[in-house]
Order: sequence, then C-alpha cells, then structure tokens
Amino acid sequence: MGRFHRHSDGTAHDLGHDPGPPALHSDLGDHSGYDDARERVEILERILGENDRTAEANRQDFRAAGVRVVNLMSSPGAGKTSLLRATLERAADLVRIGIVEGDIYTSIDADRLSGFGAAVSLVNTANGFGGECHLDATMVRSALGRLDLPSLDLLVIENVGNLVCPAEFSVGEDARAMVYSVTEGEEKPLKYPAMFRAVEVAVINKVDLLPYLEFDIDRFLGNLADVNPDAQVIMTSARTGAGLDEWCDWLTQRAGGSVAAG
Ligand SMILES: Nc1nc2c(ncn2[C@@H]2O[C@H](COP(=O)(O)OP(=O)(O)OP(=O)(O)O)[C@@H](O)[C@H]2O)c(=O)[nH]1
Ligand SMILES: [Mg+2]
Repeated sequence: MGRFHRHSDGTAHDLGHDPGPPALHSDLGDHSGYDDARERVEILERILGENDRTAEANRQDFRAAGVRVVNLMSSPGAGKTSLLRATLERAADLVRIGIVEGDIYTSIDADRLSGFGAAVSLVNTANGFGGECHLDATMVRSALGRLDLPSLDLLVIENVGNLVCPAEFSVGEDARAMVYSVTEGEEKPLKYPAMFRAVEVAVINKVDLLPYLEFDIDRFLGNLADVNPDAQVIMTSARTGAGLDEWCDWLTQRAGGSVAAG
C-alpha cells in the first residue's frame, strides 16, 4: 500500500504507486473500481484521522507548556525565512521564540535563523518522511523533542514552501499565517484558494519591489477578499523593514501579549 496524499478537492494521491483514478464505468458484475475508490477513501480517512489525533496531542503539549504556535506558510521563496530572520533580529532578545524549520532538503534556512537567540529545530521531510511537500502533525511532533517548550512564549513553524499542500494539514497550531510575494501576481488567491482561505493573516512581502513591477495591488486585494474576506493584510519588506512593526504586533497578539516588538 502506498502513501496517500489528500488534496483540498477531496482527491487522494498515492505517492508511492498511483494506479490512477478508478474507472467510471465497469463491466456488469465488476465493482473493482468502486471497491478501489472506497478503499482509498477509508485509507484517506484513517490517515487524516491519525493526523488530527497527532495534531491534538501537539496542541495539548503546547497548552501544557504555555506556548502559542503559529504555522507560517507560503510559496517557495515568498520570504518566510527572511521575514523570520528580521523578526528575530527585532524581538528575539525580548521574547522567547522557537522555530520549527520545515524543508524537504538542507539546513540552509535553519542555519539562516540560528545565532539570534531562538531555538531552531529542523525537519527535513526527505529524512524519514518521504520527501513530503508539507509538514504534517507527526513531522512537527518529531521536532518538538529538540525544543524546551516550557521555556518558549511563541513557536513559529516555517512550513515547506508550497502554496497548496501545507494548508491541508493541521499541526496543532493556534494560528495560520501566510507570506505572499508581490512577484507572484494578482490572481493566485483565485487559483489556490485553499491556502488563502486557511489563514487569518496574509503578509504581503517584498513591497520594496512594487515600483519595478506591474503588480496591481488593488486587484490582488480584491481577489483575496473574494476568497477570504476576513483575512488581515500586512504589507512588509523583509529587506527594508517596512511593516515589521505591524507583523510583530500581530505576533504579540497571537502570543497572548508576551511578544514585544523591538
Ligand atoms: N527585494 C526583496 N527580496 C526579498 C524580500 N524578502 C525576501 N526576499 C528575497 O527572496 C528570496 C527568497 O527569500 P526566502 O526568505 O528564502 O523565502 P522562503 O519563503 O523562506 O523560501 P523557501 O523556504 O525556500 O520556501 C531571497 O533571495 C530573499 O533575499 C523582500 O522583502 N524584498
Ligand atoms: Mg525559507
């Protein structure tokens, strides 16, 4: 049996060996397509049930330790690590921040976030987790043993760069946020709505590049509002520091007032 990966439209992909979708029509008396589909649904429900149970165990551990947890997601390269680095530069000596760094390969981003006083725990999904394109609750749990949770106020999980799959897996977080780069175009909320719907804040990053782009910010914000009218929007540049006060204020609020922006 392969590893199944659920997508937000309800389909499941067997990542090990994908036999393709079951036949829509079968010969009389041949219900193998139906049975195959039903078996897939049962396996999928079991996997998602397991993820939810592990997410709940994570949540209980976070509560017991008194740590608030933010799941930070984005496309590859939108600026998650840059934003976190700038955040640590401003706030790490004032508050106790831990990071779970999720990447398929390498410790490059974990290394970029070290040396700022924050505990960083790396999960490479290629190392025992099949090279998955997202973090699930079990992967996050595997990183928790390397962190002293009670010594933290806030744990930020930098998810694997991917605009689809990370939004589908609860990891026991208190809040979900995304970083979106102005270089990604105006239409992505409509094309990838699951991610934009899943978050309570959308950080629009790289605003220092706006003068050089044809990015229509109003059209983008309209598209975002179409799929998630409740999303808070924060405009940032990890390069210039624009908007970082507002971002740190949001973290302050999500961490129960224990994070103070520098
Ligand atoms: N001009 C500009 N460049 C930025 C900004 N934020 C990040 N970058 C650049 O964008 C590139 C990707 O940034 P990262 O912080 O690695 O992005 P990421 O989301 O962590 O990427 P993955 O972890 O690979 O998904 C780097 O070259 C950064 O220097 C910004 O605000 N302005
Ligand atoms: Mg990164």
